[in-house]
Amino acid sequence: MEQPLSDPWWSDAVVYQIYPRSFCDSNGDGVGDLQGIISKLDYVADLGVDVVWLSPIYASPQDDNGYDIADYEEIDPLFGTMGDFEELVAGLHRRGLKLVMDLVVNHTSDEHSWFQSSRDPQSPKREWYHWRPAREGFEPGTPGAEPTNWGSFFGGSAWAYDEASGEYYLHLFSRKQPDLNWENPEVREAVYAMMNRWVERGVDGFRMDVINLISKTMPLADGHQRPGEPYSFEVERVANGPRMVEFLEEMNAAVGIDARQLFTVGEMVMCTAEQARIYTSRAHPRLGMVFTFEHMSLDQGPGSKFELKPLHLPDLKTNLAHWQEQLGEEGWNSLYFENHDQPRVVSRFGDDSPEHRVAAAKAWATVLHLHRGTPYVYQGQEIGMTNAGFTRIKQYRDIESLNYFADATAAGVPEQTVLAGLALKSRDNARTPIPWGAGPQGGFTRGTPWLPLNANADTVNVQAALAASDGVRAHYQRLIALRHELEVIQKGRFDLLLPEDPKLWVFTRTLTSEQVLVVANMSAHLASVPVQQLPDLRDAELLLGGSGADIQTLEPWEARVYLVRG
Ligand code: TEU
Repeated sequence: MEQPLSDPWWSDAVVYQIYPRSFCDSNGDGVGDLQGIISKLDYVADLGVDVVWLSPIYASPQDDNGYDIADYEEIDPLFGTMGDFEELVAGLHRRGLKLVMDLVVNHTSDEHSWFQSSRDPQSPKREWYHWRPAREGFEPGTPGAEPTNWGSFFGGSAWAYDEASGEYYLHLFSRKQPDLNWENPEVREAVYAMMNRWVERGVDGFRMDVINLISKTMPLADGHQRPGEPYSFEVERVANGPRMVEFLEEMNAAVGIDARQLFTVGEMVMCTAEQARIYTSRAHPRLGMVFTFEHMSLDQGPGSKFELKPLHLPDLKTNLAHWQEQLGEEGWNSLYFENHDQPRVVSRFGDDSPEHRVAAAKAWATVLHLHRGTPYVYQGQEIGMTNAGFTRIKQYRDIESLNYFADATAAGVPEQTVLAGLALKSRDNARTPIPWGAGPQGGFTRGTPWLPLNANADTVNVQAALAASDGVRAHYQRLIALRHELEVIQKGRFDLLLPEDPKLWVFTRTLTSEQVLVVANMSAHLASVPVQQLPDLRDAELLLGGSGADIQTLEPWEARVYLVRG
């Protein structure tokens, strides 16, 4: 049994996520590509990050922007060639950067040869997917005939009837994303072999898409259906199944994840801190860390993520503190507010007005990066990019958003209400192209971008950020440098102070005789600080933030970081 990693190399690392479609287009077709990324590697390296996570670049019909893979070992021509990929790996490694690829193996594309073969009931690949006959007593293809009452994440039933084979197949996401049957050892062996070949191509780790959905509770059966709900979304039926730990350990051994110190992060919808501690336990060869969604659902109503509810700051502070405490020394946290599925934090939780955008973006960076765990910076977050500001459904491209619009308006929700929900929460808010400068198409492409650039691209862009010595990007550089320098930030125990304060986010990180104190005003108003409840700052060193000596009152979105040496 492989010795678990006590202090892996990524303990002080920071990850930069690139969404290839929207990063930089080198051939003018309006879609970002690998040569575009290669042309910006110095920009990425100069930020100080250690790891680059690349969202999918594999051959795909792009039904879900690449999270529907038709061939795991072919680069989609949209993004380039395997030659471009090898050039990218070399360019990253030459700059001391590691490469983490997206591993999407809960499902494939329905255009993958595995699925195409599986559609034939006699095929040796039939059991590579979840095929089931129609519900007893129902005519196949008719309403209610679906084998179970499960709903898909993208709306509608999670089952699709395949006329050709007279049975239904399971797809927890779009009908063009059939779920693989991980109960079948042939499937698992094929996945591990594919992962090993990517490692041989120079890949340093994997971000694993919805990995806690691979073990489902067997037999697949109806779940609890909330009154008025067309389908069941019972977590226990589709996630964190009985063989999760077995599959993670089997994968770890088969791919030599711990043996080769490969970086791994498992995206885990519907996962608790208690489960995450088991999945990331450093006493066992499983996962390096997971992405939780709990803190991403604190500003939504009971029905859907598009039902808006203002964030109550104590909810967020205490949720992250819970994960800090629960994973403690045994597990390890990932730290993120943004990715290609989440809206821009400065618009969502902060204040993206010209007056406060920079300060708010810096405050949200400070509180996140000084928690214990591995921080993730999503492309554009380092310059304080805002939400897209779309007002018409025609501007959207995201399958989840378009399906929600269709379902909600069909259910009678006023169009303006639906559009308001999309404007704040749609995934397309994170996917607008990076504006590298002012001017036509922000220098992202010579062609027509696949998704419009933000309306404020002439002011909020990389060129402007590079010129701002005290701007958002410079602030991220300082935060990343602090993490590399100070062990107390890498490993210090986390303690939340003033948990119920609705404006202030205050916490300490403590390691032996050193303590870091973070005091942040997460509001657009002045905030008075109860200094008597803070550690003694007389001999403290101000590491980051406001110059004013007096900490009694903080400006809107002002955050300060002190180092107190015992
Ligand atoms: O996301 C999983 C997931 O659950 C999100 O889609 C979530 O439902 C929502 O969008 C965020 O609130 C992963 C990938 O990150 C996402 O891009 C894919 O669409 C999805 O899996 C299917 O592969």
